[in-house]
Amino acid sequence: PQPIYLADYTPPNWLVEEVSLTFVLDPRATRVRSTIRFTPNPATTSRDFFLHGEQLKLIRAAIDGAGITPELVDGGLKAEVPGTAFTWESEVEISPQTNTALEGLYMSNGMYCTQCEAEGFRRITFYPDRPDVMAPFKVRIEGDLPVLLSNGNPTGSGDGWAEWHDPWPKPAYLFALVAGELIAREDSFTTMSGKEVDLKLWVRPGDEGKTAFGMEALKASMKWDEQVYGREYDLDIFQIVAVSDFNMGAMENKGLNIFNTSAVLASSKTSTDANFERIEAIIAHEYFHNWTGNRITCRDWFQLSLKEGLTVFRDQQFSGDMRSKAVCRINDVIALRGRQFREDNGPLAHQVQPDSFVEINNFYTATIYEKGAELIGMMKTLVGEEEYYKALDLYFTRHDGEAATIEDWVRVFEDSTGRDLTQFRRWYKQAGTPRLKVMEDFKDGTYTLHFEQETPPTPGQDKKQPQHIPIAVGLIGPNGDEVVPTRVLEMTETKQSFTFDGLGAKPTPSILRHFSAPVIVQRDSSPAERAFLLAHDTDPFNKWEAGRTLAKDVLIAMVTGEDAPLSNYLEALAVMLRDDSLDPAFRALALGLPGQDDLAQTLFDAGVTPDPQKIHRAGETLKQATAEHLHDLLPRLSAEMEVNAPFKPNAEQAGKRALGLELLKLTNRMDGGAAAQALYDKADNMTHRLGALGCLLDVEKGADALADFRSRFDGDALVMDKWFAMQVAHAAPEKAADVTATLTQDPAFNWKNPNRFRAVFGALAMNQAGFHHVSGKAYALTADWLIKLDPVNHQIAARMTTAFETWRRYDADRQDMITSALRRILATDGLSRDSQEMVRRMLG
Ligand code: HT7
Ligand code: ZN
Repeated sequence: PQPIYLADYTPPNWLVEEVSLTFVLDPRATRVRSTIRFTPNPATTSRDFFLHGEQLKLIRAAIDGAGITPELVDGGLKAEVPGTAFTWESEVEISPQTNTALEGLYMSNGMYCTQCEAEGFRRITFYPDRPDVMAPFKVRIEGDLPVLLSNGNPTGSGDGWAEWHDPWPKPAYLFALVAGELIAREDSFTTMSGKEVDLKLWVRPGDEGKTAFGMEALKASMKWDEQVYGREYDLDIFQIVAVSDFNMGAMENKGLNIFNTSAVLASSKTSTDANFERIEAIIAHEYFHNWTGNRITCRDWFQLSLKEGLTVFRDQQFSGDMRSKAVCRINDVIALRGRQFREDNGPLAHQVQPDSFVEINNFYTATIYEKGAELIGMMKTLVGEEEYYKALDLYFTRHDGEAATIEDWVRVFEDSTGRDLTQFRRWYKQAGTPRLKVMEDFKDGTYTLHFEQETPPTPGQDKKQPQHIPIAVGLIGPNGDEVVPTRVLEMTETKQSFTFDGLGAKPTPSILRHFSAPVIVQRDSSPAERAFLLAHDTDPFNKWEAGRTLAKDVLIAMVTGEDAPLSNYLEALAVMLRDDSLDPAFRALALGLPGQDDLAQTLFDAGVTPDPQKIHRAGETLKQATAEHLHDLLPRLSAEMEVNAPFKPNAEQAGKRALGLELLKLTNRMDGGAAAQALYDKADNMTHRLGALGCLLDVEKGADALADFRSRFDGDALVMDKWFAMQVAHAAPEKAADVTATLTQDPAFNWKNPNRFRAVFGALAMNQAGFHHVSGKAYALTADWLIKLDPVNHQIAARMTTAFETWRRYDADRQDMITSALRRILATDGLSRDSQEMVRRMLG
């Protein structure tokens, strides 16, 4: 497969003035008739005419009413067209029933639905399927189904038909159609200018009881976007549809968002607090796309982070406002380090704005999304709160209705604030996570911080230039008082020093507060200093970071056989846990240990080949030591975390449940599962039920609870996903592959469903010690199943090959086993372009 290059971008020869589509629905032979008014693009001189189209049976085509026979070519068709505006008509036949790839028009659970981003519309009809071609759409749907939906406002309906009109010009990737037997939760929202918007959340009959939370989250998002960004909704109706077979979380189609059931359906009995939080964030994310993605879209897919980075940043701001800012930020950084740093440190590292790709579906990555969001956050830090919102106002007025670029975005900031962001642009073009070395000295009341930055080579980019890094720093005096409040230092050179005068004594620095840049800080500091910061830092992120770094030091020392600062860690932890001025959610996070993947990367960076088994054992040893050290504290603290009120999925209750469950994990090591069994038996919500089940599985006493869980939730696919995932996640390293293999034989292992496949194989990849067990069984099993999945759903298969992306860190035996698994995948006949690209990039 040939790569596509950003440098080759040319504007479209033809623009679309208006599109009319008629769908006559049939599971295996849906007819799609299109009437498209094309006008020549004054920005180009060529009038060559090409329409994308894949897996379409062309029935007829006409130009200005006269039938033609276009030339069918790879990926679409070509035709002779007039030199001036003309009307294109076509009729094609497609088969939604046999569309297992879940892109284009497909069927899920008896309903028709679509997924057009990035390039799915070309599987629906012939069209210029590129985001810089924007047009208003009229849609007529004919089908013997009670609910027939498309984008925009309804303009008419009758028995077996419905018509929709979306007046806002949009690219084809935002098109949506849904048809089926569905029930709506209805509500309304009055916008800031007094316009009444109908809200409908459509689900399959039986799921109505899981829609209240999603609807509230939607209304909160609409309000927030008005209050914070001044953005008002722009149609008469906003609809969400829940679909059980969906490749990603959700999709922001104009006025008709389509959601994976896992990203919208929620109830206390079936959803954990983490599920509620994720749902709230995804609903906000998709809604926010209405402005950052839909009204202003991307010129081409190289600009993907323009909409995704900004929209993730906006949803993170929203979650911070709805819940605890500090806890949300810590969770965002945990996710960034777990997914994006991992990507950036391996063979799949790429720029936030790539120069080339083979398959765009492979670029919906943590780098485009989460690192993209960090870049927005850094820009906000650099220009300040007020200037940020001024720049955003300019962005919305200047580019509304356009297909814009990342360059447009940066220029808006320059024009609005007067700052020169030339060097900052490097963040978009240079892959890899910068390492920031920190040294210090103190003399005559002057404290100096010396920084050195270096970004390691990444595929195709050997030499890196210095980045413009905002480093938020505060200084703490020896008595624990903050002597210099947060100041943002702007580092632009490879080496740079910053001084602080007039200090009475050497302070302790709190560096990279709020995680002000996506970098890895490297600083030798004593366990005592880390414990001091854990106790005194006023920046909640760095307070947590101090504890996390201390835990990491202990674990690394345990793995490498050095002296571990165990008592510093345990004492600091106990003080922090007893501090009831601290949010329980924060304390729960402080109790969590760094991920095994993070430790493996840290060891690798330090020149040590990581042994996943040793890392796992170190974690177990530390957890056991923690349980023993905190033994006396556990009963009282656990009792304080009981929630004596009806379940609410809010931050306050969720925080208590989170800390309660962290404490239960420790108690579990001492009582052999007794408290966990008691909690399982009385659980009235999924957070407790699942937390207790996890503990029981950890001590191998989960059989009864697993059977009970299954009998309670057998008919609920989303909960059964948890049943599958838990068994793999909690399997001992030597058993993980066998447990997974057994589960794949379960009649409920509906592997063509992305949620179910991910539940099992995603959990296996995350069970680091199990996945990397020396037997190599997990590698082979994963490869077998990816080979089986690829012809059915290439997007999911390709995405899940990332389980192997860290292979270069490991010893020769593991490297051999992983690379032979990858080569076996690559040698598969008919392997998709998506998987080919991923495996080739991984093998290098
Ligand atoms: N913009 C949406 C991306 C998406 C997607 C991409 C490829 C294949 C399937 C997909 N489903 C949704 C999701 C979002 O970022 O909001
Ligand atoms: Zn998005």
